Amino acid sequence: MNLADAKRAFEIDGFFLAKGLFHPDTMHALLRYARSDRALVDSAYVRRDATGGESKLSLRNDLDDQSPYTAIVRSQRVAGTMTHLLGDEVYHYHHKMMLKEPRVGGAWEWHQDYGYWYSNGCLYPDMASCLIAVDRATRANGCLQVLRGSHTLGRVDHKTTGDQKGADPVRVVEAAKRHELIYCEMEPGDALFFHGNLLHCSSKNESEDPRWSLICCYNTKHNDPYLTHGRHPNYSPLECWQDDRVDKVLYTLCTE
Ligand SMILES: O=C(O)CCC(=O)C(=O)O
Repeated sequence: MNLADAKRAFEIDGFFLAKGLFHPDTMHALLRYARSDRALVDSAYVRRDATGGESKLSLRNDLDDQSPYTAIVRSQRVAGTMTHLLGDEVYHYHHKMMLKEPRVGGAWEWHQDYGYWYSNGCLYPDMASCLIAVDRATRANGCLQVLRGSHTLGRVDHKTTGDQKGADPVRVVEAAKRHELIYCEMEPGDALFFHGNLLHCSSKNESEDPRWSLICCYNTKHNDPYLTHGRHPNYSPLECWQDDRVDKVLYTLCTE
């Protein structure tokens, strides 16, 4: 898909899937690296879903140039695409590894990311995320689900369920009658770009297969939060790297 088609899909559907954005071998190497990354694994924390299932994530607000996650955040193919989709310079808002383990990995309630980010002083919903499948994502291991076009609803109120905040369930039911439910099944290296107001969720991982994914979240320069003590950073320029540099860094860090 070229960038113009991607932008059209993003504007109409609220997302687009870039198949094979990264090579599957790169994802296998990244997975090996991440699984033995003590800092990542030890800092992962649990968010319980409404039924007590455990969703684990490890989140970073900062970029460290000796990390493969940072290389992906800085990559032209992710950050450059985001700039195109959001129509302004983007900066790193945060990134996180989602660790959805076999049998125990919990659900994520229906929500919009902007439903959370709104309270951090972001005036506009001009924000988006890129979910990169590190493991294969299937219905069985709780792949992301989205309601196509639901970003056009605008921001929906969010309420607490379990340890998580979810979108108003009455509105989600009504939205699901009008917007097609899509299961985002993905191969390692596929990437889903999605708008901050797109309603999305994921089910429990009922399978024997883990589902790890890296989610890179970006804000736009014009949407620099008016709060300066938010949970995530204010604007600072993001140094983007050409893809061949990113591939070299990923190869070096993940195979040494
Ligand atoms: O990866 C998942 O299962 C859900 C992640 C998610 O919804 C989020 O980070 O906003």
